[in-house]
Amino acid sequence: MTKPIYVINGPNLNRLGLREPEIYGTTTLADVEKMCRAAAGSNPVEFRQSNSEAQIIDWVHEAIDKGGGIIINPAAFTFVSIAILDSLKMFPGPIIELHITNIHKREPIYHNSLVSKVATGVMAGFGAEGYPLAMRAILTMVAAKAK
Ligand code: DHK
Repeated sequence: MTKPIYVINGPNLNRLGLREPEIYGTTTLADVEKMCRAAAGSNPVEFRQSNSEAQIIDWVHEAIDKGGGIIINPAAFTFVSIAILDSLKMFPGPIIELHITNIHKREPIYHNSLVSKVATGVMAGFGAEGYPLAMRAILTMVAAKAK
């Protein structure tokens, strides 16, 4: 049974496409989900978004028990949530931290990711296209680990 890839999105990403389009682009989260599923092919995907830190942590716990890999855009929680960091530390598979924007080119408040301390890989600045890129990368990581 192929384990699903969990794609977990944090706060305000439900408004992607409407939210500061000059920064985050006009692609909606629904479009991003379609891009992820297309890139995943037959591999199952669990695509989630929440504005709640507790819900994100619960989904990471679900992935610990059921998932093969995690792609996570924690959004603003990236920089402040030790609780999400601690939950990700328990995940046995590959984790890709993803940001639509290049957080290192932005305001200093966006420069210090806590999640990067546990992520297998980090992607930032590829726009919405980063999601299918991350999906292809994590599927390669999962396959390599399975050998
Ligand atoms: C999304 C957010 O909501 C911001 O809080 C991050 C990230 C950047 C992104 O680029 O996807 O700082």
